[in-house]
Amino acid sequence: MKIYDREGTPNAARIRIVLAEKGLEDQIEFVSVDLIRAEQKQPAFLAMNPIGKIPVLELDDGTVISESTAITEYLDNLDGNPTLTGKTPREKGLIHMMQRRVEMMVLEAIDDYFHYGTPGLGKALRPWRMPDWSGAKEWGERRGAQAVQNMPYFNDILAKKPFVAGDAFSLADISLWAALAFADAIGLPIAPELTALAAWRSKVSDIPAVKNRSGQAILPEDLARFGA
Ligand SMILES: N[C@@H](CCC(=O)N[C@@H](CS)C(=O)NCC(=O)O)C(=O)O
Repeated sequence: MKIYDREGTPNAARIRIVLAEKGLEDQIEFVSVDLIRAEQKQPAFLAMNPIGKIPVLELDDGTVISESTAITEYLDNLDGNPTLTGKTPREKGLIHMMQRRVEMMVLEAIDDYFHYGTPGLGKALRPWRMPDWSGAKEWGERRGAQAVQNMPYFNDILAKKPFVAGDAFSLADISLWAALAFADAIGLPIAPELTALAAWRSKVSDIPAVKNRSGQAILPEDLARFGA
C-alpha cells in the first residue's frame, strides 16, 4: 500500500497515528507530496483525489481512498478488529458523531485560520483557494477565534469522560489531538483554564502510537526555505 502525504501536517499525523496503533507501518510506502509547490493541485494528483489534498491511500490493486476518516475506516477494519472506529452499531455511531464534531468545530476552523489568517502554505496556492483574496485574512482570523471558542465544549466532555467518544481511545481522539497540535504550532494554544482538555492531551500524547509525534504545521521557515 502507498500513502501520499506530507509528514508534519495534521491529516498526515492522523493517519500515521492510525498506522502505528494498528501495527501497519511496515506495510506502507510513503510518497511525499510537495504541498508548497502545489503538487496536490496538478493533474496527476487530482486524478487520484479531485479535492487536491493529502492524505491519499493507494491499495496494491490500484484502488484509491482519500479523506482521512475513510482511510482510517479501511485500515481499522483490515484485521477484522476495528478498535478506532467502533465495533458495535452504538460505538460506530458515537465515534462518527464525535469525530465529525471535532472536525467541524475545531480542525476545519483551525485549518481555515492557517490558510487564510496566516501565510499558510504560501501564495502559490491562493488561486485554488479563492478567486479574490480581499477579506481573506479577516475571515481566517474569525475562523481561528471560532476554533478557540469551541475548545471548552471538548473540555467539558473530557471533564466527565476519559476519551472524546466515551471510555476508549478512538478516531475522535486522534482527530482532536491532531487539531490541537496543529493549533498550538500556529499560535492557538489551549487556554489555561481548560484543564481537562490539557490533561487529556498529555494522556493521549503518552499513548505509544502518538508519543513523540509532532503536530507541527508547515511554518513560515518552511515557506522561506521554498521561497514561497
Ligand atoms: N478532509 C480532508 C482534509 C485534508 C487536508 O486538509 N489536507 C491538507 C494537509 S493536512 C492538505 O492537503 N492541504 C493542502 C491544500 O489544501 O492544498 C481529510 O480529512 O483528509
